[in-house]
Amino acid sequence: MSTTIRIFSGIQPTGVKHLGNYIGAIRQYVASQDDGHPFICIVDLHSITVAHDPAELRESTLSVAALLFAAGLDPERSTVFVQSHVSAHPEAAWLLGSVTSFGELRRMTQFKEKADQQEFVSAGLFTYPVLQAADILLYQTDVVPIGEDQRQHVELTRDVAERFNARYGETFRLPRAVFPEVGARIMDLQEPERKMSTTGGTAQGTLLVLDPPEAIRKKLRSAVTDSGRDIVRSPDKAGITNLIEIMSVATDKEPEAIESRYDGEGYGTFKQEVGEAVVSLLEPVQRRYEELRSDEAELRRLIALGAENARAASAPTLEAMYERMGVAKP
Ligand code: AQP
Repeated sequence: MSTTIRIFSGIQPTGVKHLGNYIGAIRQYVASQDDGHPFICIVDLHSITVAHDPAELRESTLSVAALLFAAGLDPERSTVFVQSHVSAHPEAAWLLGSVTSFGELRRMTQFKEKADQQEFVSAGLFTYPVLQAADILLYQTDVVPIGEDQRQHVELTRDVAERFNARYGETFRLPRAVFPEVGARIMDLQEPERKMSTTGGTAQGTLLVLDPPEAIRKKLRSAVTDSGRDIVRSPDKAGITNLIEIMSVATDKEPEAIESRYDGEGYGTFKQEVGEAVVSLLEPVQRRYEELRSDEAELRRLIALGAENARAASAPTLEAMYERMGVAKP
């Protein structure tokens, strides 16, 4: 096996991707191309674990692929693919289901939170972290760039991998989660105590990557802040802390530098300038996205290429899993 660092991360093709996904995840995927080879998986099999519209899922799978390429993932230096195009994922998930305990899955906070939001709690939602473990382990992953909300799932992945290795012999590398230094948890702009989220957030507080510039400015102008005046990060200033982090990422400056730059300025001016910075951050991504969407044949070609690479990369691990578990393959 090559010594290149293997990077893996998944992103759901549901809803429209928001600034939290961009800052916490997509931006890291792009940067990781300098460190190794990222496998970025559009996890459509995860998205069917909650109620969804099939036509919308089909459309947003293409849309998320276009967004990933538009954000800077280069098909020569990374593998962007759709999970359902690589059957090794559900196969490996079934095998790993036998080395994951019911008790472990029951402790997953994301399951508890999402189950509370569903009328019908599917078995798939419960076993979702097993599929996620399969996603990661199939690629002999070293590093998983994610937002803070996924920390527990990667810890579970490590536990499952260690158990499999102990029972059946060394098969998987143990992956390590990495979080961005700034922006691992972008908060809702209207309710800054909760994370920005597709399913659990407010409409005005969720800034979408494809929002037109005017909508971006408006959402940031009306972001909820405290009644104070100081532009500093503090546990009792969730709104301003969030805006400082967003500004830090958008302008590529340390949060401390943002605090000194806006020392003595009012919240109004600050919010307006955060708006301009985010418009400039997203404008090139939005432009490339539109270009790719207008050339669907090219987009489909890139997706097919990703699937081919992912199949080849994951096949040896799946084969080893079957063999070590004593499951006879023809
Ligand atoms: N608010 C956030 N701040 C930083 N990173 C975040 N991520 C999600 N929300 C934030 C990271 O984005 C990556 C892809 O996430 P996903 O598409 O799988 O969606 P998700 O984790 O389910 O998050 P959503 O879109 O907000 O949906 P909800 O909350 O409705 O489930 C992951 O690396 C995630 O950490």
